[in-house]
Amino acid sequence: TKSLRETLQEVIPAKQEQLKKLKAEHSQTVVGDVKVENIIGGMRGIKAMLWEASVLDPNEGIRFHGLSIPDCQKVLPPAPGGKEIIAESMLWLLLTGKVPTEAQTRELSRELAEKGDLPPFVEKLIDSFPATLHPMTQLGMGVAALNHDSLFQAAYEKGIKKTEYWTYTLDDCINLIARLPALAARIYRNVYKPGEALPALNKDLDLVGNYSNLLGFGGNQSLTEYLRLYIALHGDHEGGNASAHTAHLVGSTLSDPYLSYSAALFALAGPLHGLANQEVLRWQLAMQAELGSDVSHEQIKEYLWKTLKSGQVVPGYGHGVLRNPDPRFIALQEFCDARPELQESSIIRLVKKTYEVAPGVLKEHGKTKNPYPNVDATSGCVLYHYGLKEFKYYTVIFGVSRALGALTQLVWARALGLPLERPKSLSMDALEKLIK
Ligand code: CMX
Repeated sequence: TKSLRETLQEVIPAKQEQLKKLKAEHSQTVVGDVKVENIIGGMRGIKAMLWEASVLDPNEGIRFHGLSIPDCQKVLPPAPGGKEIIAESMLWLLLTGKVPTEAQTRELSRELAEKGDLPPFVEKLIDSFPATLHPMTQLGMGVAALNHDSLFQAAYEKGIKKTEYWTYTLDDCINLIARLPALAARIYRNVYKPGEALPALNKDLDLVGNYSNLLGFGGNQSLTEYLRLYIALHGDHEGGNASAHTAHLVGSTLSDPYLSYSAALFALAGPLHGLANQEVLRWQLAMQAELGSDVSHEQIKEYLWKTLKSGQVVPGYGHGVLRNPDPRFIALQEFCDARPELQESSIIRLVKKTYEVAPGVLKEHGKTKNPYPNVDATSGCVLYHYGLKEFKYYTVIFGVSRALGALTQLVWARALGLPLERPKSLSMDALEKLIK
């Protein structure tokens, strides 16, 4: 069977040819215009960057190399004995555009487990942080420190050909993904379960199987399966979101993958990006505390109006690009529907009931362009049900996941020789001159 590197090597020439043709034949073709609202509105809607692994359709949601989430659930190999998509099969798809065989998936799992130990100095670094330092700060600092071992940086210093950049970038990306479970779990143990020893990585387990084990939840197969699905689904969501775009921007300076992804994590740490799932959980728990577990649709409606009338948004609803229920939300809901313990969970029942009335209320309210749930409407609540109750840690799990897509694009950026990013900015005075 072909390895990941061999498979990638095979698909790169066709992509390089595609780019060459686009440049030669269409460099001057216009595909959109830039309005003042785009310039002052956070660049929303401007088609301005290449991103190979996924494209977001406003109605259908995300597709990974053309495959929808249900397609991925059908074809991507799960863990032995599991049913859900795993990080390895998603990574393979994102990187190569191909569906891996089961043997290829297992081989990648083994490679990641073999490369997954942290250098002792990084363990010491993490152990030296106060438990009060935010887990995302710890994760970003740990990832940055791993650049000590960057093969890309070492090769670049020696002097390598541009055509070789991608192979060293791939080495770094694989090593970084491999080390994320040990890093993220060490942070969890230090902050929330101090004094408990971390088990060794199991070479026969997949990446998330090991992560769950290191977190101390290895005995809970349902949570492990949920984490697998969650991490696969959050892996990539186009390139324009703040974390993915940050990795791409920093990587475009030829900073190595560790530094690029560390920067991305600090974007993910912002409340408008990676923190939404904990906001949902907080809001649903407050609703439960006020109304009790056995609530009617009418009571939820009233609670929704109360939230809206107090000038707050309904967390977990709306989206910058999507205009339908997020297929990632649907996939997580289906996960819940298939498990009796989740159907009986009061918090999961409340999430579902809220979904039954919130779109109607938001439509009547009339502001949001998308009255439907996004992935965060349910994601944190399932973690909570299974006993992973430390809200502040949830973004770290997202951070383990987003590496799949952001690092994939770094490999493609180097394989395609994409240039330094340098968009044009304008002052308001300069903008007014342009308008006149
Ligand atoms: N509840 C109430 N009002 C909402 C709303 C919601 N869930 N979502 C949007 N609106 C309001 C906006 O605040 C805005 O009001 P103003 O005109 O007064 O500023 C108006 O509707 C139009 O907004 P929009 O164009 O529909 O949405 P944006 O692209 O500006 O924002 C988002 C998108 C996600 C930030 C927004 O919908 C929101 O705040 N949702 C709640 C928080 C949340 O769930 N975040 C998770 C996002 C998940 C992801 O990014 O993947």
